Amino acid sequence: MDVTTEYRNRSTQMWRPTEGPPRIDGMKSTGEISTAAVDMESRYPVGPETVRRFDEQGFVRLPDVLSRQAVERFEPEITTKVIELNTMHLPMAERSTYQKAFLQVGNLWRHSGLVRELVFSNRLARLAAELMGVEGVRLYHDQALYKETGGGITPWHADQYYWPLSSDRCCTAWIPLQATPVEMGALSFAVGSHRFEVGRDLEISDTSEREVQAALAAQRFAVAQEPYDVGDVSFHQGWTFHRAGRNGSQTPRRVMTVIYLDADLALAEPVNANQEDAVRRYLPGIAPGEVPDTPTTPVLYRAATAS
Ligand SMILES: O=C(O)CCC(=O)C(=O)O
Repeated sequence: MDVTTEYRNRSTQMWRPTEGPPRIDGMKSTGEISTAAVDMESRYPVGPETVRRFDEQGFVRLPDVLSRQAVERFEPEITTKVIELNTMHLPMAERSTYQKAFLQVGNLWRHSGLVRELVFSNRLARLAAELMGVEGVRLYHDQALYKETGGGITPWHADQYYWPLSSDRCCTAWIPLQATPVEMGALSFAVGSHRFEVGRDLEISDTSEREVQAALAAQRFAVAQEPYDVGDVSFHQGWTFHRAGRNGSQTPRRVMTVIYLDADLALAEPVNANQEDAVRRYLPGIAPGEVPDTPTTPVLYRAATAS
C-alpha cells in the first residue's frame, strides 16, 4: 500500500466518522454546530500589552481566537482539501528534511468557499493589523501544514527569507486544528529573535537547523515552547526564528496558516531563488516597488478612518 493510500485510509478513519457530527481527537463532540458559535467577524480584544509583547518578542500565542465550534467546522474541509490537493507521495524515508516536516498545500481558499470564510475572516485579519500596528492587511497566501504521524522536525528558520518585501510588516497566523501538545509538533519561537540578523539568509534545511540553533544558543535566546489548546492561534513576525519538533503522536498534526502583509507594503527586488519563485507563484506580474494589489492578494481588513 503506498503512502497516499495509507494516509487516506488513516485520515478517513481518524478524521471522518461516517455518522454523527465532526469529531476531532482531543475534542468533545458538541452535536450540531451552531453558526452563531462560529463567529469570524467580531473583534478579538487586543490590548496594548499584547501589542507590546508582539513587538518585543516577535510573536504572541492567544487563547480563544477561534471557538471550538469554529475549529470543528473548518477542520474537516481543510483536511479534505489537503488530501485532495497534496502532491507529496514519497515514503517518509525517501523525503528531504523539508519534505518530512509537513505536507504543504497552498491557497486552499481558492478551492473552497468554507476555507475562504476562515482565510478572509475579519476577526483574524483585524488581529494581524492591530498586532503589527498597521492600518490594514492584505492576504499574501494561506497554506495548510500537516505534520504526519512520524513526520520530522521543522528546522529553525525565518519566513521572510522566502518573501521579497520592502518592510518587516508581515506576519503568519498559525492555526492548529486540534489541541496540539509539544510532542505533536507545536510551533516554538526564539523570543525576540526578529531583531537578530544571523541566519536570515538560510532556507529551511539541516543547515538552518544546525546554524540558527547554534547562533541563537550562543546569544542565549529563550525558546518559548508550549502546547496549543483548541482555539489558540499564534501570530509571528516575518523575521522571527521558529521551529517545530517531530510528530511523535499517533495523530496527524493539522495546522492552517494565513500570511498577512501590511496592505500598503510594496514588493522588493528578490534576493534569492526562493523569492523569485514566490513572485512567480503568488504575485505574477508585480514588479519591485509596486503594492501587490491583485485579485488573489486582496485587502482583508482596513480600519475605518474618521472623515
Ligand atoms: O508548522 C510548522 O511546522 C512550521 C510552520 C511555519 O514555519 C510557519 O507557519 O511559518
